[in-house]
Amino acid sequence: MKLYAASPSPFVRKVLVLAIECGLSGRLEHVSIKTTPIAPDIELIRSNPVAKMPTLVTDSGATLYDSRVICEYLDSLHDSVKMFPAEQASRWVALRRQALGDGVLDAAVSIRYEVILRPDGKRWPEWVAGQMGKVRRGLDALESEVASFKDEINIGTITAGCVAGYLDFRFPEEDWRATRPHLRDWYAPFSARDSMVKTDPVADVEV
Ligand SMILES: N[C@@H](CCC(=O)N[C@@H](CS)C(=O)NCC(=O)O)C(=O)O
Repeated sequence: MKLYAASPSPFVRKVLVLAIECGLSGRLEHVSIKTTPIAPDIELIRSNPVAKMPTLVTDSGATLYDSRVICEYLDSLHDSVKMFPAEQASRWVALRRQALGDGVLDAAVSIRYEVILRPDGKRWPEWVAGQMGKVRRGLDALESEVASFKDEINIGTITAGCVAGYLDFRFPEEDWRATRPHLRDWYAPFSARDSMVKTDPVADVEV
């Protein structure tokens, strides 16, 4: 399977972490790309008209996007513990946590684009502040429910881990741990998992 990806993308990281946790990472062939809203990767566009990573081309040639769809697809390929719980109550909680984490990441990535891509003089501080509000409220929500994560590994906790990792990587000045001690204490051992260590982002593109 071909995965169009770049290391800094937290959405790519969700896929890679899940693949490692499920023993599938050896089946992924990485195609490194650079794509931004103003300079979309030409090869990526052929597979994904909205030109976003991660995009997966399966062994049978089908194309899948986005990270949610790819993660669920990969989870269907193995028979060990599922990252998308089958039991209804756990499933909806895990899916909502994925949506919460993805929402934080969408806001954080859009700030990043505003700061690195938009020319000086065209930036809109109120818009950045609005996006940062989403990031902070999302982190506060994770703080308030992290006690129930325990040592679970599923699509909800993987996404939460990728949120914390992206904040550390691209927004270190935010110091999210200062007011979120429970999330901090959960993330310390989570970030030491093999799947997280092996996917630690490298700044090879600006996203
Ligand atoms: N909802 C998507 C978001 C993916 C996304 O925003 N990826 C960014 C990189 S972190 C991207 O490819 N941006 C290029 C663009 O917006 O044109 C997912 O879960 O995969």
